[in-house]
Amino acid sequence: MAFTKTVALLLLAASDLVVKGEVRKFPDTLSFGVATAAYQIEGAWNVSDKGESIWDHFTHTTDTIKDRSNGDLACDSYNQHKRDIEMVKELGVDYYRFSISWTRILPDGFSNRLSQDGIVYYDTLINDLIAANITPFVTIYHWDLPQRLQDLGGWTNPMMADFFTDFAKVAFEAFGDRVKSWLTFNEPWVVCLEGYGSVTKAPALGMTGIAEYMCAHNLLKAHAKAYHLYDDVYRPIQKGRVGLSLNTNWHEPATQSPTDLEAAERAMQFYLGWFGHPVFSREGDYPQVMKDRIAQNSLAQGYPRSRLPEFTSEEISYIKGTHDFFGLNHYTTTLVRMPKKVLEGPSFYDIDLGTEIFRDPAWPGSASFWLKVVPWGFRNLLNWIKKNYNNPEIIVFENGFSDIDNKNDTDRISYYNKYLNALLDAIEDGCNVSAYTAWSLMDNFEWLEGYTERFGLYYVDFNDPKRPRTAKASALYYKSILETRTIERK
Ligand code: GBE
Repeated sequence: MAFTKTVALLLLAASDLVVKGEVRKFPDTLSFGVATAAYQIEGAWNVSDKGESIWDHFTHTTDTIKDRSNGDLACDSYNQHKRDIEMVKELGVDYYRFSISWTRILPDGFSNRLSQDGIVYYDTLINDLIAANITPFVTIYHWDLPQRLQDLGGWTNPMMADFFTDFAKVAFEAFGDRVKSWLTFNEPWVVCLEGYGSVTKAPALGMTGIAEYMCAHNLLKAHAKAYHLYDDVYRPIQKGRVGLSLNTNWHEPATQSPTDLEAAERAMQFYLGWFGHPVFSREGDYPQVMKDRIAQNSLAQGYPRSRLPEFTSEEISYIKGTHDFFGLNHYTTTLVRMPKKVLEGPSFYDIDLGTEIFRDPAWPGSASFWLKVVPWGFRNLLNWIKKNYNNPEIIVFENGFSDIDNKNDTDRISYYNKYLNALLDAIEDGCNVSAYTAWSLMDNFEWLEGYTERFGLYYVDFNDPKRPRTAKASALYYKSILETRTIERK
């Protein structure tokens, strides 16, 4: 009896050890990268003839940034791109994802006047990356709209599809001989929901239930138009690929009750499906649950039509299929349940989505209130995309962890270890993930949080005008993963 028990315990301990210390190999087909965005790192907000962006305007004219900071100097990457490339090289990644500042190359927002200095900056960055054997992956729009276009209504203006495509054309024309990988948009959900529905990103319009749907409608048309331009004119010669990157939490049902299951699925549709369904589903158009609920709510509220604009059938087929991969930004998971009471008024969260979203207090946290460490959510999400969008090629364009001020960043190391293990689990489940990108190369301007939350693999000293960068422990950890192409299951 005692003997069997001991043997059983030993076996249990042994199997535990095998699983825990196990060294897992990444498939050779998976490539790795690291990401930044123009406004968050470049600085040089008004050098040469650069025009004003909504983030220049917003940080200079409001006091909503936590530490009253702005991106005027940021990481000074406009002057230090060679140092940035050194770091990218040191990490050993395959590609570097960065974005183009619209007003740096088109000072007025329109394509009738190009800034030569702006073009030269990105030309040099791209050439130096290629010389260092690093593939450039370019985001055309990472949130810094020209202020002049905002004055015309920004993304609520239907003309934006043309203005954006004009900008994309300049980028394809100028850089497409060397850049073969493009993202039209970074996180449309954040652009529209946080910038137009609420007030947590520029231009902080705060017209929830109305403006975010108008924004999304025009943004989707802009994406599709730029995609078709590439497809028709540039792809035959330049032979690259184009997509966009969608952000979402994994929405876990709070309980397994039918109503909570329904609430969580609805949240997936209002976050990922809002932009995912029009582009990636077989049928196209917004998710049925969004069309139904917003139409019903709008009528009940006395509006003559749905607050969610309608696509024509031509537009539905024009937008459908405008992707060469599924781009995903993912950081964390939330719990979802049906609300106890229903609220009133046009509102994305309370009325249209109509769920309660919260977090398990037992989940380990980060410096960002919204970012909890829940690696299994990543695996579930990748499987959800596989199931709902016909097993597309997925590229993870952002994943990362925030802390306050720490070069010996063991919490970040643990985050990357857990999330990369979850990624491998999803690949073993059959998810078609071809690339993974860490956010971010270095600490940078974290939007409303200013410089108070750090996401970097490299530490940036924001008290020093020279903005020196130092590798954190996590940079060395990421480097070692890429060198060995293995990861330990901790
Ligand atoms: C990305 O956005 C950005 O692309 C990048 O520029 C940024 O630096 C990086 O992440 C780090 O933040 O209750 O969860 O719905 C909203 C991340 C929280 C996108 C949701 C946080 C979107 C940021 C509150 N947002 N998320 S809730």
